[in-house]
Amino acid sequence: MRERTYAMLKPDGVKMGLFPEVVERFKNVGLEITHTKEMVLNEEILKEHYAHVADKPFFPELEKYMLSGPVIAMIVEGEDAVNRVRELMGPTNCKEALPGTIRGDYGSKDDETCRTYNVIHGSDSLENAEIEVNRFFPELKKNKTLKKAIR
Ligand code: IDP
Ligand code: MG
Repeated sequence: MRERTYAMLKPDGVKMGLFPEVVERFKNVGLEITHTKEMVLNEEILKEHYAHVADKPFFPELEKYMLSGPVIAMIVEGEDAVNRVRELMGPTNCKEALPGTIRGDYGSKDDETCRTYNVIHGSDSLENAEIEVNRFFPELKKNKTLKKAIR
């Protein structure tokens, strides 16, 4: 099924200049990045986006990491996009991520930080993809409403 998902190059990935590499990897498996923007997150959007881990002991470290520089937000479209992006990323812990995956190739291999500094985010389900696209690209939703109103 053709889907759209949300992906985000995290601050370490942006600093490493990985955006062109990610675009290439997505393109190679038939995925298209339809929207992209660089943005600086704040605590409010982070608490929402990472609500499922907000009560974990590592959350302050995650917050510090995600606020350490700009991220690049992306909407990615294509066949089976949600799973395909997750496959290209590899698992959360970069030490468990195989070479050839983005996290395996570029994420931290340090015992202390390999679970946090993992370069890239991708939505984990179609339902969350829609929520995250709307969270990080709210302007698109407004445009849709506006277009309808004009018509
Ligand atoms: P995911 O990004 O692979 O979907 P989630 O479980 O949704 O993983 O966790 C969100 C983010 O929180 C991870 O990408 C990672 O940056 C951070 N994180 C997850 N688990 C840990 C942990 O055990 N220690 C430190 N940071 C973690
Ligand atoms: Mg997740």
